Amino acid sequence: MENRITEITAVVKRAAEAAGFDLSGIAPASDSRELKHFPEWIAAGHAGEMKYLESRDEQGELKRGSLARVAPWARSVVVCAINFNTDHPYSTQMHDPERGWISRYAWSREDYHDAVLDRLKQVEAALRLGVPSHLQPDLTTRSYVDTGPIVERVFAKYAGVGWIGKNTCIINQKKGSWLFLGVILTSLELEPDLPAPDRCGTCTRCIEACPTDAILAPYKLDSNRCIAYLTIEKRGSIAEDLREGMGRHVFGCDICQDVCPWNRKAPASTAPEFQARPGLVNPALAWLAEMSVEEFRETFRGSPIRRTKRSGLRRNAAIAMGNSGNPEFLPLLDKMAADEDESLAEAAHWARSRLKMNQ
Ligand code: B12
Ligand code: SF4
Ligand code: SF4
Repeated sequence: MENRITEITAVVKRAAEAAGFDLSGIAPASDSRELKHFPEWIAAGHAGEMKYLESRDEQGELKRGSLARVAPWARSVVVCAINFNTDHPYSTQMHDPERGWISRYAWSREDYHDAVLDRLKQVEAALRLGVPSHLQPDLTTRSYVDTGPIVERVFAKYAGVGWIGKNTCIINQKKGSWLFLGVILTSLELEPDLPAPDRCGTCTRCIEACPTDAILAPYKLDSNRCIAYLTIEKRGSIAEDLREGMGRHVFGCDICQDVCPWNRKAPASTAPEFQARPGLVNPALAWLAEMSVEEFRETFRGSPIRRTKRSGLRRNAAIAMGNSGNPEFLPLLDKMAADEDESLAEAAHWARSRLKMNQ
């Protein structure tokens, strides 16, 4: 059986490459020291309103704290990673006060959940085919991109895909951190890889560059302060003391990755799904703010940007205009301040006062 396991492990890795993944590796399904931080993180309230991260089993234990609770049958985790970087500037290089920032991962033509899951299913199928037929009835596999009860980055580290950076992102020495992750849990005990060593060293650039001080300490992020959370996940009003730090971000944030030295030479992907849609790199704020229901639907069909909904995107655009220092937005903000959408109107009021104060 040992030879067979070596063979299946090789089949899985070849299948990952054939499916277009840039990196893949195998982690044991066991608990690790990093997972011990998960309950502390939840208890400190760092998940904000993302209640799904707090789901518990019948014993009241956090599901994501251990794979043994949600998939006791799992022996290995296949972790695959794909580069979504494209050849466009970093947010830290763009200063046009009429324009905002959509996070690099969200420019894509296809929602990454679908694009990565399609590929992952190919790897899962190859794994299943590699197992001798008499063992097939006992074989269990499950593929997840984001949505499974698993802290993917911890397993990515143990699969050797990359280390967990101080900004909490998985970084690969050759590819950088512009990576999507996908995981396959399996009841097979595949040959594990070695964990990726931490190469952050004494660097603290991401912590210093974060405009809302969301990285409380190395490897510890408070979602409540993170612009990615505020612009994508947070519904309704955004706390006033964080708005200034949001700058001109309208969906997600890339700063702690833009400043990371390991992304200086990050390669660009050629996958068609991850190429940028027209208008999304450094988009015009007025365009986003004035988008009709119809245009929002058309522009963001099959895009991860749908998650914040039109209401969230316009709220974010209003805050970004307030931070732009550009008084030309005042007439548009007057209009938005009278909108029936309360959080939009309130954000527009704030933005208007801020622009007037700075005139
Ligand atoms: C919830 C979530 C978020 C939240 C919370 C982020 C966070 N840091 O936890 C928000 C909305 C803020 C977010 C933002 C982003 N996300 Co997100 N997110 C997730 C999701 C769904 C769950 C993450 C989770 O469980 N967090 C809980 C915390 C506790 O886990 P963690 O940060 O991974 O922390 C572990 C380690 O840091 C660790 N640890 C390790 N060493 C040490 C040492 C010490 C001393 C301590 C204290 C802790 C510690 O402890 C934790 C585990 O217990 C995952 C998908 C998944 N299912 O895993 C995607 C995921 C992590 N996100 C992803 C991406 C791309 C992003 C963004 C880049 C998007 C954007 N540009 O806007 C940003 C990045 C912001 C950042 N710096 O992390 C990718 C990450 C890819 C990568 N290269 O790492 C993932 C894996 C999705 C995917 N399938 O590709 N995300
Ligand atoms: S994504 Fe932006 S706000 Fe969130 S930790 Fe990184 S730099 Fe800070
Ligand atoms: S900026 Fe520096 S400390 Fe932060 S993740 Fe990159 S290498 Fe690590």
